[in-house]
Amino acid sequence: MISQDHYPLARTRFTAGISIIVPTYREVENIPLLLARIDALRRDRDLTLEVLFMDDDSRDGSIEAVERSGFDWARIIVRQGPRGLSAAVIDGFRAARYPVLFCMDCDLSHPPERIPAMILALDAGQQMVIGSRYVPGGSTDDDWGFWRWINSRIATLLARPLTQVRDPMSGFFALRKADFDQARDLNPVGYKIALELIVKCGLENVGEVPIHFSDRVHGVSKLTFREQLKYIQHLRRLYLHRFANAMYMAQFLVVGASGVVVNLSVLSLLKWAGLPDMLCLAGGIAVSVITNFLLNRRFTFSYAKDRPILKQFAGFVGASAVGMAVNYGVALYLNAHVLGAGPLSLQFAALGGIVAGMLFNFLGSRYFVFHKRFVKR
Ligand SMILES: Nc1nc2c(ncn2[C@@H]2O[C@H](COP(=O)(O)OP(=O)(O)O)[C@@H](O)[C@H]2O)c(=O)[nH]1
Ligand SMILES: [Mg+2]
Repeated sequence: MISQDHYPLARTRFTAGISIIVPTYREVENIPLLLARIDALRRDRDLTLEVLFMDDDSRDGSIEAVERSGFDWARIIVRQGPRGLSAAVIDGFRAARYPVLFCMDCDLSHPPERIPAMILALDAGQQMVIGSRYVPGGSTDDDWGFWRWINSRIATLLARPLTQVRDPMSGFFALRKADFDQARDLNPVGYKIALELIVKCGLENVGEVPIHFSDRVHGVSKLTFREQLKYIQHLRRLYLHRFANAMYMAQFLVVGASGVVVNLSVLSLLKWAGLPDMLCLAGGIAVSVITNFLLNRRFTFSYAKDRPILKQFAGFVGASAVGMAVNYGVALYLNAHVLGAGPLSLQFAALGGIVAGMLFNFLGSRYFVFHKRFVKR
């Protein structure tokens, strides 16, 4: 946290200038108010800056409002096509001309007066700085009802495994353009662009500067219930991105467990039909390999389900061949030399074989058969 608000900015490296990106949708009343506050700050601190309003074709006089201001450092870019907050911010970051990027709401919830403190935190080495409601010194307007408060806290908690940041939902943040330019596969879905950037850019050094978050006075919030559902979807993607192997592994294990049931059922059936142990064990393995393949193709690695099935199956069998051999060998061995002739000894031998073969199968599937390289985007 940085508090020396009045450190002379002329002595920091960022005198090169900042680009403030403000996504807007029907904010005509707020535009002049925000510009007036930024202008006061600009003169007070002698800041070089530009303000870029990224408007989704509001047609409410926003363009005229920016023009009327007469500030040559303020522009409005009108986007056509589908409306989208994150997409607008990303476009704005790309169009920015200065090396430090800010994002803030137009509704005066975010105090521009905190910008200098955020610049200082970036200058002190942070990769991203968030204007935060939830660090000591931060606050929200008193009339936040219980539901709004609990809603915001739950949304924040759900993001906890992704980042230690206290307020990753904040729409007020700053980062360097150079870091933004490194971001790959940005998915401009939903509202939480800071969280998206933290996860996708792998930002670890994220600082928070306390802010007082004021309720909007003019216009209405565009954060609908539908946007909140989209947030859950967004989280699933970010979890997959961040914990890819753990997520794949979990699904792979569920499929594997179903394979164990299939294997033991087939084996018991064959045994009951009077076949020799060798064939019972082999039959159980063969059928469960097929069901495992089909389920992994459909669910675990569903991103590859449009590729030719026979080729994949050959790959799957090839990749699991060692695992299967291990499985079969261990099962035969346990059956012949360890478990004796108890009532369920064949089943236990099969189980031992399954466990032994599993590791090979997982590694082979994840890194060979269903490798992302084989998927057309
Ligand atoms: N360009 C663009 N801006 C949007 C869109 N939805 C919201 N905004 C702007 O994003 C900022 C945050 O939205 P707001 O409605 O205040 O959400 P809240 O603060 O969560 O209630 C405001 O400046 C909005 O005008 C959108 O679809 N496109
Ligand atoms: Mg707002």
